Amino acid sequence: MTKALKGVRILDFTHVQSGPTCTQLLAWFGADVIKVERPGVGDITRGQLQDVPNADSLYFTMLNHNKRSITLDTKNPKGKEVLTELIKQCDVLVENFGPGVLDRMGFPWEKIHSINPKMIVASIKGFGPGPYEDCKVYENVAQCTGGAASTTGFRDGLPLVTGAQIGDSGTGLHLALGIVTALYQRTMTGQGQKVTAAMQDGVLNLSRVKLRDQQRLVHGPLKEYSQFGEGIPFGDAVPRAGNDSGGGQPGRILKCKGWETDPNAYIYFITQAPVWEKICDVIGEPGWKTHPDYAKPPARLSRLNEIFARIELWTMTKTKFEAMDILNKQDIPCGPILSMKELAEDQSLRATGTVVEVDHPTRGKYLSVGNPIKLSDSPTEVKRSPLLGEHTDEILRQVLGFSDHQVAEIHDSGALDPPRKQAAE
Ligand code: CAO
Repeated sequence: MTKALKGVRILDFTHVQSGPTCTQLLAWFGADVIKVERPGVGDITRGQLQDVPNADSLYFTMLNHNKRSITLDTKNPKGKEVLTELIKQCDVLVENFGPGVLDRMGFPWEKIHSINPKMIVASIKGFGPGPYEDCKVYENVAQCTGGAASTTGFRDGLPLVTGAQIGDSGTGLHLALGIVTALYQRTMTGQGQKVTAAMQDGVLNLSRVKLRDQQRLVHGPLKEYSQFGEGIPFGDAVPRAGNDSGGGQPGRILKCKGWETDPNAYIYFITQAPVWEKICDVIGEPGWKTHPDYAKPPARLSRLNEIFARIELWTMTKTKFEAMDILNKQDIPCGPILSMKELAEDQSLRATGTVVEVDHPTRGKYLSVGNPIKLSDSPTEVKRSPLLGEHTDEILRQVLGFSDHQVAEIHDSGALDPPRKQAAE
């Protein structure tokens, strides 16, 4: 079966997490992704959070599947020549360097566009144009500056960052969509263009419902927030709302059987209005179906703490999976809090390829998250990440068409050697 992005060649200048997330997706959809790395060093994550000595870390391997790796010193004159040839042969350049790095390397947009007018240049930066455009940014900075941290956590506690990497991987996803959209436009215009995604913007996009609530706040208290039922006045900015639902159907995380010893013995329970009567029956409060204090959603809003406390008395008598079985049969939306251990062992996720086992020559077998986006006519086959520079000669010959003599010349030029400082260490 063919692949959706077969024939698309990506010059992958990405590192750490945000950019690699994007190019890994493109590789999974069938693009030929050529990762350019510094000789002897490579993507810094190869050596970060290492669990197996002398093997690429899981941080690196889990973000760089299905790519080829070429090492090239792009500050070396010969390295710049090779990079110029790569720009001619590729459709998209993806980068998430710090601000100004590509310009300092001698490859600003204007130059790339003149070398290859069809090339799409896609960039992730921490911020868009404005006061912070020159700042370097990591995940948690984006979560804090994009509105996620100020709205995550409990009202009387610190702002919190989340474990989901919405700044890095989230922005990588945004950029991937921008790239395929630009590729589509290119089929009509024949021209490349710049695609940029700022991490602050990506996080704000994912925190959109909180900007919704910010504006609703002007018209009165946010009645579905627990703080309303607790009689605590709202300030002028959207507060942290604990585990309250972000939508119009109130929800909470509730204890299940075993919560005293198991940190994940909890379930998310949503009191969706259309199934309210079924909820009343399940928890043993049939009188609430007609009682004026509970029968209709507006009446319930000031009593959410009491209602969820009563529901929790029921969930505490069941394990999270028993509760899930009972509630799902009644169409009551809920979800057990699944640990990473439970997800790693989940056979249905293995069956769909969302969790995959991959073999690697230096680290052995490991688990990864496969492609969460499933295309019926372009299935994903997850292949291990490349070793540093594994495909350097192959790319010089096969992609750039260099002869043995030219390849030897490049080797002699030092463009494939580690920087002197590292070589001496
Ligand atoms: N050959 C020679 N030099 C190379 C090279 C190569 N193949 N690849 C990279 N380099 C050099 C660059 O030219 C640059 O050097 P100068 O600073 O002298 O111009 C340097 O390596 C890389 O700089 P950087 O700013 O990208 O890297 P950093 O480790 O200092 O910062 C990060 C990392 C992530 C904070 C920064 O890249 C950044 O802000 N990126 C944009 C936002 C982003 O994506 N953040 C997410 C990070 S987690 O996913």
